[in-house]
Amino acid sequence: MIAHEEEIRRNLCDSDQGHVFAYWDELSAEEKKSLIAQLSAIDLDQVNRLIEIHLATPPPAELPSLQPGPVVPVEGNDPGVLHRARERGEQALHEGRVASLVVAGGQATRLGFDLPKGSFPITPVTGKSLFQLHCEKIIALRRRYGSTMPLLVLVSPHNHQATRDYFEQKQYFGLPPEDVILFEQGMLPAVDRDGRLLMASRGQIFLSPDGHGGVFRAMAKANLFEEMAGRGIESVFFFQVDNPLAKIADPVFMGYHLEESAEVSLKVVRKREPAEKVGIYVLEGGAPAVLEYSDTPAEVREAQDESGQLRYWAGNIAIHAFHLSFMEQLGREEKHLPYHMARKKVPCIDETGELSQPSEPNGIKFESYVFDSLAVARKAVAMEVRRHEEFSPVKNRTGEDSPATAVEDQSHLFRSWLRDSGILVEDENAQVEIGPLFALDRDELIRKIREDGLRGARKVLLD
Ligand code: UD2
Repeated sequence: MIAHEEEIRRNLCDSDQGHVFAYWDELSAEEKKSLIAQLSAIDLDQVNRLIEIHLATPPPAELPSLQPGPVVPVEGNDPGVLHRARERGEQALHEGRVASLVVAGGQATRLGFDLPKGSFPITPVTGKSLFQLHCEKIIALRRRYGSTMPLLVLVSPHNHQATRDYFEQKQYFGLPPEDVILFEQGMLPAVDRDGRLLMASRGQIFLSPDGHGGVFRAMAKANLFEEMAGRGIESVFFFQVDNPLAKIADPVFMGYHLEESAEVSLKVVRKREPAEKVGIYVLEGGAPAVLEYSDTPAEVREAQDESGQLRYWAGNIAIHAFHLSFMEQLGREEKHLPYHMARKKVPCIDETGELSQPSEPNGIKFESYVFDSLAVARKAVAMEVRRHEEFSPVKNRTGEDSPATAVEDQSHLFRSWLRDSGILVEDENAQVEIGPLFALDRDELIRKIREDGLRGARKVLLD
């Protein structure tokens, strides 16, 4: 071992992680080099801190005081306020001050899809992929507002190359390649319940993406703050890759966020049921926060108000607006996000030195969440939207929040747009698709049909 390697070995042994060298003598020179490279990229102090916080310290006995978070209602809002918000948002879009950012670094484990989740086919009739759908919405917005809105795509080292290849193969779906910016999030090791680093093989540490809260650091690392500022961007519309109904850069939402001088805003919907897998928007000790579903005790999830309705009804749909300078403070770590721990099944080298596939959670992964930025924002705003218009996530292979429900939800929305445009849809279950390049929203469809009939539509008979 050379000096640098000796130092790494000493540091790991001092932190009780010497087992990572258990098979050192049988590794090839190449494998040794790669293990050392992996270990030197790990921030051991951070790992020790995470172990100390999450494993060595007992969790607090009680949650801080909780209250439902204040939400701008979907109905009954002052039309003047909505009109002003829309104008403000449209102006920002016209002036090219808004970027869109999609997080796509996850591994789509529940969906059981090995390729990047964004390449999953999702539209009801033509089977366009999630990425194609999002890109077409952005092209439609760019045309409508005469802007050059870029799309930033957060990927992880696991799917970076496959995502880049997909975009290249599909020629960026018509967006200029320089306006589609892929950038990579960080990775963190996982540990067992005693805090020992898990090994993916005899010569490799197990690493997994550090959560979408890593987006800010990843932006800083990829010099995106300079790049965005250079393009005149001031606000960022944030969404998750798996929601085909996301209204990208919705001008009312962006405008509301700007009017309120918020640093971060979020959209919420009424939860379907207490157990729905969405975080809830609350005031925690008086400060805005999203309590993630996996961290929320049943008595909070199920609590009711005096009228028997869910007390914590506001479900986070993972759509945000950010002020770029706020993201930059988080990216430069002037403001910090906490890490959450999740117990997961991690395939790893067991005590016999063989790779084992656990049937029960054996590992602890650490992730930070983008919505924890609410707690450190000077001002945050939550806006309620209609679920059937904006939220239908693709999470599971079958059942709820699956491709089948996303296809049906899109068809349902498009059938209602057609009806509002005066077109009779006889079959209540007809699969319908309205491409963003034909009409981005209901009002555009009504206008087009009034002015041109269905001229320009490529497919009308949808059987
Ligand atoms: C997320 C929200 C939940 C709710 C729900 C709505 C979190 C922690 N929870 O739950 O409150 O809003 O979505 O659909 O977000 N991703 C990365 N890098 C990572 C991890 C995830 O880019 O390291 C992306 C992933 O590609 C996906 C999104 O973040 O687009 C959400 O990840 P998820 O599907 O694991 O989150 P979920 O459904 O548990």
